Amino acid sequence: MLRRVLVANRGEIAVRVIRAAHELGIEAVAVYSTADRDAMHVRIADRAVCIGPPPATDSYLNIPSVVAAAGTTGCDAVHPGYGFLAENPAFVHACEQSDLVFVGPGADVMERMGDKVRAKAELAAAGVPVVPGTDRATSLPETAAVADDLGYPILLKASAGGGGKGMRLVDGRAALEGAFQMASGEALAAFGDGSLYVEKALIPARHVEVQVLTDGQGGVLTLGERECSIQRRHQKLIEESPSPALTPERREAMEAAAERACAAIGYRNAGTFEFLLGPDGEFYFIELNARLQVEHPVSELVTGIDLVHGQLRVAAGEPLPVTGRAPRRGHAIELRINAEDPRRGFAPSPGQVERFRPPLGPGVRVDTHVEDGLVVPPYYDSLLAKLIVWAEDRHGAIARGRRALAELEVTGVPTTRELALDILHSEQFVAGSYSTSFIEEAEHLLPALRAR
Ligand code: MV4
Repeated sequence: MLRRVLVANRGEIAVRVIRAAHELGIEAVAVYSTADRDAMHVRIADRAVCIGPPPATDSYLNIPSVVAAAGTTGCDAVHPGYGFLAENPAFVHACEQSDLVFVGPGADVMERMGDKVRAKAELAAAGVPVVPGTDRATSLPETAAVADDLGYPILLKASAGGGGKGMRLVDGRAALEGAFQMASGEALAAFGDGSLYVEKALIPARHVEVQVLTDGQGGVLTLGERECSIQRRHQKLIEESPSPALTPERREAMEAAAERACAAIGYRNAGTFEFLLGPDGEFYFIELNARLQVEHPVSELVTGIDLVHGQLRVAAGEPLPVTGRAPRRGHAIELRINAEDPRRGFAPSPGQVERFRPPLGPGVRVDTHVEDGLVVPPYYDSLLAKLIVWAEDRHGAIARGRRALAELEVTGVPTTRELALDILHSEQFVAGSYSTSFIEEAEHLLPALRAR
């Protein structure tokens, strides 16, 4: 087993990973910026190393500082959490160079999957359905020709992108040239690579992702799907499992596709295959997230499997004790509580949390780093807490989510709590019939979005 792991992150996920390490008898070393001196992850770790000033580029994103912190504290492994350096192949490489086990996939797979066109091509070769479009980056004239074949609307996506960054919807030939120049310029500025690829736009679509855990020795476990369509500007707000949109047959087809893909690309550790469910109900692969995701607890609650334990075990070289489909039971819903003001276009609302009283009781889990008096710094993401509820069925989980949100008390900063309540009371959510356009379409029906 691993002896000591450096947790290269902050916030709730650093707390989550430190807890899992401790449960397995592994020591945990925290890193922190000067803005996080008093943070919960620093306090619960066995040791903590200050790695720089508040801006992430000078601390949590600084590869030499993070690797040095692992070295000076005698760590044998690094867990990246999500965000920051979690999908940075140069970081994985730097860890390997310093004889540190990176808790995640190898640098090579990560690099290949970071190139979104290449990821699609490799998955298509493994027999996974992908969205119709180009199988490589294209020039403007090529794009115009392909778009005529595909039919509008189309989406321009950055080859080096992901998560919706640098994506542009084009509804006809007249808008193509301008959109192409804008998207390419944005991609160049954001990723240092302006190349674009084209896809048929599937609208309306649902976003459904499949969780996997593999041991890199041929063992693949799939943990079902998460429905993530309730989002705004690619920031997910609510996730649930199972998806109300899948039949058992389609679910099995998606898990089998993810399992095949893991073998084909040589994937190791935890990962998530993102699919779109088209208006036709068919599924199409779009991206592979080579990391643990924010919404992973939803899968943990329906399978009873601790994904972070699993990540640490397979990183230590243990084979998976069970493979195939993880058995599951009941229904789980995650409600993200962000320090954002839904009345003001979800503007981040850093400041001091006066009081934080999490809900308790049956079927409730709260993953958070928040305590009374916490000062939420403006430098990082705005996630305060994840409220995850479980019940035997979807109806029971919704009822439990409403009950838990009503118990939750956060004062001092505006949050997304009331919006989550509105959504859990909305007709569309209760019926399970919603797409990625839900928030925009339901705007007038969600009181928490109305400016006072
Ligand atoms: C799409 C799409 C429709 N058609 N691709 C956004 C995030 C990135 N991972 C891919 N995204 C999308 N790609 C095609 N061909 C719609 C989206 C999309 C979306 C996807 C998942 C979750 C929320 C979304 C919100 C808007 C658009």
